[in-house]
Amino acid sequence: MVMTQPDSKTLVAIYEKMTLIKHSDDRVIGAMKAGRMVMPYYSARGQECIPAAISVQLTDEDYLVTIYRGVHDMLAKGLPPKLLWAELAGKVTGSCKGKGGPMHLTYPSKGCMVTTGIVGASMPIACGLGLATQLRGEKRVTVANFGDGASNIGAFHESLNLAAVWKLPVIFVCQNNQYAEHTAYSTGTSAAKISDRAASYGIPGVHVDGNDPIAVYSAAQQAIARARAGEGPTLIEAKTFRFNGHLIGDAGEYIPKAIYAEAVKNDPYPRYRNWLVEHQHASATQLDGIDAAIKTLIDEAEAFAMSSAAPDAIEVKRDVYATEIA
Ligand SMILES: Cc1ncc(C[n+]2csc(CCOP(=O)(O)OP(=O)(O)O)c2C)c(N)n1
Ligand SMILES: [Mg+2]
Repeated sequence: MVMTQPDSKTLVAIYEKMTLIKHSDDRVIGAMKAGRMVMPYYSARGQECIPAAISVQLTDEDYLVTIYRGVHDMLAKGLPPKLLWAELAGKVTGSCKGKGGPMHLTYPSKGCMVTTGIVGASMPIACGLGLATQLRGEKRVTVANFGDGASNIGAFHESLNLAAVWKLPVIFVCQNNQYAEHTAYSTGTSAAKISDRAASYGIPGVHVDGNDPIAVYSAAQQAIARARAGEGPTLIEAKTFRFNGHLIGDAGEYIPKAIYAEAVKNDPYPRYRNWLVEHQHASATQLDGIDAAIKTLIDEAEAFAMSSAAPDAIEVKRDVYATEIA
C-alpha cells in the first residue's frame, strides 16, 4: 500500500470540518443555555479532529455508524447543518422529521446510517453493513465509532472477532476521551491501550493522538486502504478528551482540575489552526474566511430550525410499521 501525506488542500478541508463541528457545538450549547432548545446533548467539543481527518478520505457511498456523542461524526460525514439543527430542535424539517433528536440521527444519502444510544451497539451494526457490502461485491467501507467505555462491552469483542474472521471492511474507531460517564479510564479498563486488544483478534491495532489530524489521517488512510482491498478490519484508538462533561448539565466536577486544564491547553482546534498558518498550508486570512462562512451557515441552520413547524401529532403513528397505522 502506498501511503501519502495529506496536501495543503486536504489539510484545509480537515480544518473546515473541524470548524463546522466546533461552531455548531458552541452554538447548540448557547441555544440550550438560553432556553431555545431542550434535549439530552452529548457535546464532542475537543474530539472534532477525529471525524474530520477520517471523513475527508471517505466517499458518500461509505457508511458511518456512530453513538449518542456523534453529532461531530455526522457533520463531518455530510449531514447538512440545517437538517441537523431542525432535528435537534424536534422540527418536522429535521433529517428524521423531528422524531429522532440528537441520539437518533440518520442521513443515508451521505452514508450517515445510524446513531445509537446503546453503548457498544455501533460495532455489530457496522459488521452487518460491512457484511452486506461484502456480499454485494461493493467497495464501500464502514466506519464504526464508539467510546473507551464501550470497549469493555461484549459486543466490542464479538464484533472484532467476527469482522476479523470474515475480513469485513470495517474500521473500528475508538474515540478514547478518557471518561465513560463519570468513570475515569483506568478505573474501568484493564488494558493500558485499547488498541492492544486488536492483537487477540489478529487484526492491526493502532494507537494515535486523536488531537493530531495528521496522525489520525495516516492511521485512517491505512485502515481504509486495507478494508477496500478486502484485507479486513482495523482498530484505531484515538486518544482525546471531552471538554463539556458527559452531557450538557454535567459540570464534570469528578475530573481533576489539573487534568482538565492540561486537556484544554491541548485543545486541538486552536492548535491545528496555528499549525496550518505556521507551516504555510493556509494564511490566517483564508482561515478567517472559512470561519466567517461557517458562522453564516450555522446562523442559517439555527434560523431554519427555529422557524420550522413541530410535527403533527399524527406523526407519532407514522414511520413505525411498513403499513401506516390508522
Ligand atoms: C448498554 C448500555 N449500558 C449503559 C448505558 C448508559 N451509558 C450511556 S453513555 C455511557 C458511557 C459510555 O462511555 P464511552 O463508551 O467512553 O463513550 P463517551 O460517552 O465517553 O463518548 C453509559 C454507561 C447505555 N446507554 N447503554
Ligand atoms: Mg469515553
